[in-house]
Amino acid sequence: MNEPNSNNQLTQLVADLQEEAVLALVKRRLEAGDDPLQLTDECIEGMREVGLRYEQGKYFVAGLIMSGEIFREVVELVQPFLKQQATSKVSGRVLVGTVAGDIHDIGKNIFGMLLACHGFEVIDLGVDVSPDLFAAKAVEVNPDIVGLSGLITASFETMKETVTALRDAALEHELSYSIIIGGGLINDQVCQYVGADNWLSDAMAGVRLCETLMGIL
Ligand code: B12
Repeated sequence: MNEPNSNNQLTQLVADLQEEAVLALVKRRLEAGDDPLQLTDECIEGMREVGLRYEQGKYFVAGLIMSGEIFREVVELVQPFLKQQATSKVSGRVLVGTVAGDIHDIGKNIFGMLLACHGFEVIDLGVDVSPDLFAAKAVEVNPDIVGLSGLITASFETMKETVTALRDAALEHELSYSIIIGGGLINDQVCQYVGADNWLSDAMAGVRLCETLMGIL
């Protein structure tokens, strides 16, 4: 098996799908006082390697599923430590979801969790969310920000449709919200193509952006 670019132990264990060893190491490092966000970043690097091995035919879909399961368990371990740092003030309302045709939710869940830890009210529509549902929910809850997540190339098209539906709904109902997009493959070009206001490929940077948009930072 090829080694990931990083020589970080946690990254390597995630890349090698060593579930028990990953969880044991995360527990140990949390108890030793390591930054929970640093731990998730190292795991995300391992997930990138899993994706590469999948592209190279070294892993199959089962490998993707396994890595998703490992990451979900890591988040369960890390979450209470992040909650300890949570603030109780309400900073704004954010509607989040993964766009239609895409069922990846780990990144969106981390973004939502970090937003909640920073005092945002989060309404999560889940995965494979249609443009119509996004727009209807936006009209119902009047968010300050809408965050769309998408991890596969095919989701760019549905992101574009979702942005259009959200803009039409805002116009019709005299609402005002920023639309931001995120996911591993998102870049400036994608952002321009789908017509969103901003993009990020990192959840914590997304929280900072939301704080800036709310005038908190
Ligand atoms: C785990 C995984 C799966 C799991 C997902 C489980 C789950 N519950 O989410 C399962 C097995 C379901 C899966 C399925 C598929 N997958 Co998949 N998957 C992955 C993998 C390995 C990791 C994704 C992940 O969770 N990463 C960790 C999280 C934390 O990172 P993240 O999502 O990028 O999120 C971070 C940021 O992007 C950001 N963020 C995310 N969303 C948002 C939103 C906002 C608003 C903001 C601000 C920030 C933000 O915050 C997060 C933390 O910083 C990736 C590889 C990769 N490099 O990403 C492939 C990958 C995304 N999958 C891929 C593919 C091809 C598929 C399948 C088509 C495979 C198949 N043949 O069936 C299906 C598609 C199903 C569908 N219709 O959606 C490809 C996509 C390639 C492409 N160009 O389209 C990838 C890139 C693998 C690869 N290199 O080939 N997959």
